[in-house]
Amino acid sequence: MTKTLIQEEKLMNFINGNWVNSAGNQFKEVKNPANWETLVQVPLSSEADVNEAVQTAKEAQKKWALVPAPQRAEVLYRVGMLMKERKEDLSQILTMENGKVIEEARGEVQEGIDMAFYMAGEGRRLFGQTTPSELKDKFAMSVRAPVGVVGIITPWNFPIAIATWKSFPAIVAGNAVVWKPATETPLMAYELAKIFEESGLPKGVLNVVFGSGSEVGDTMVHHKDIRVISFTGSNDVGRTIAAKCGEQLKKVSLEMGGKNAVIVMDDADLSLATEGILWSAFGTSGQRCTACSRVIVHEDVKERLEERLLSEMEKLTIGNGLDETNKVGPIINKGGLEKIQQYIKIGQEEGAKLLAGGYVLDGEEYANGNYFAPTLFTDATPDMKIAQEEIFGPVVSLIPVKSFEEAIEVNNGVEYGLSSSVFTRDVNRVFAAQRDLDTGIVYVNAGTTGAEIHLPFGGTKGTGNGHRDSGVAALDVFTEWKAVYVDYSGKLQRAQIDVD
Ligand code: UN1
Repeated sequence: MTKTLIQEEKLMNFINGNWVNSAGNQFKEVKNPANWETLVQVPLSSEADVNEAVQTAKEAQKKWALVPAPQRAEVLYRVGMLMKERKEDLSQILTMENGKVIEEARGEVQEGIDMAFYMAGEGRRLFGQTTPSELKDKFAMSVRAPVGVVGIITPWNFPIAIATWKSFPAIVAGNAVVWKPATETPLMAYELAKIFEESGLPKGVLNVVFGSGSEVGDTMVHHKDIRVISFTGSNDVGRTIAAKCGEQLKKVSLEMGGKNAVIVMDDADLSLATEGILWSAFGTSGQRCTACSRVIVHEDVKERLEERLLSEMEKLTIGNGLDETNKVGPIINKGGLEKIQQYIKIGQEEGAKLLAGGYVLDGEEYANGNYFAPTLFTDATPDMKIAQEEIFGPVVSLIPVKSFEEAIEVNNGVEYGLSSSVFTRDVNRVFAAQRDLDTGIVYVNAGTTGAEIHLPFGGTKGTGNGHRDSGVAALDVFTEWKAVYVDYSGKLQRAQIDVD
């Protein structure tokens, strides 16, 4: 269809401001999950490529850190403007490589634009602190210093937004970046690197190395000159990275899965709750870390909610995301589809009741794609696997409860803690919920997706390791606090001793 937007047949790495072939000259086909059309070939780079990128980044970073932060920020303003100009093309390419429907692709690109302008503003802040010294004629302050070379590893489900959450704060803070994008979605990385190239970012400050986690990712994690790893992806991979970084005392920021729930209380606006559930469970075909995959519903409204959900689910149009009328796109690849199918089987064996969906769409119009029908289970219990494990597909399970307190307990009774939501009209429950829901993000009267970039993004427990993407908190990942003492007394003053 619009494959003309993609000029390249084979992508190259972006190292030291140049487009270069990977050392091993190996490639993998990137396919559109909506129709299996081949979009491009992505290089599977080797250790040598990573080493070159890190060396380059190390040199470039020394100079970049000396550029005043407001000037560094100007590059991000230009990046934001270029993204804005190309928003429609970027969105269409994003839909082709990832599958998400075009409206959502536009939303994701917008998220990146927002991040550019927000982090550009940070270039005129990057606030430190001044603190009174315990001694006379002595000045004490804490400043943010860049960490050096940072490694970012980004997923296929938000290939441009998450890349901006990590690279923009890193760059404005004076770091250089080595970036490994997901091999399923390299085109967003290619487009963003081209935009950086045009924005006037000095060579070597951003480097893109395409390839696998086991080769490129692993080399980055072990490279002594990469001082921080920022990763978003699966729980298994994140845990392995954390262990490896732990051995090296390397700073690591992890954003992993979720098992996010919408709580629907007996006083909820059921029509609004239905809309919120539909959007956060089936948008992006459920392939968001923040996707709703559990609905914890008060038993008094369970049946009415089921009816409403079923009737609205029937209206969901599924198909190629480039068609503006479609609301649900394909699943990223065969592996993703198989995992979803397994969970459907598990759910049925566990005794949950399948009310809708549960199957691969294989009619003629879906023949060449990777589509799964939006699925609703009911009468699930909190301990079932379908109510505990991340499925990453358009599958949602209703869990009936008897009280608000029980709802909170069920919400918190999972390994993850990314996002949660409660639909209620009771102001006391609103405030109790924001206090008691053990997740990094809490919504009231909205679904579990839709985080805004100037607020911290991340979660508790198995979702991460205490760091946050986006928001001002992201700067904590990409800077070190440096304590600076200036003694202007002209004599030696010993802290803790010469205090009288
Ligand atoms: C993700 O799924 O990893 O809050 C990111 C949201 C989006 C970001 C999702 N703004 O759903």
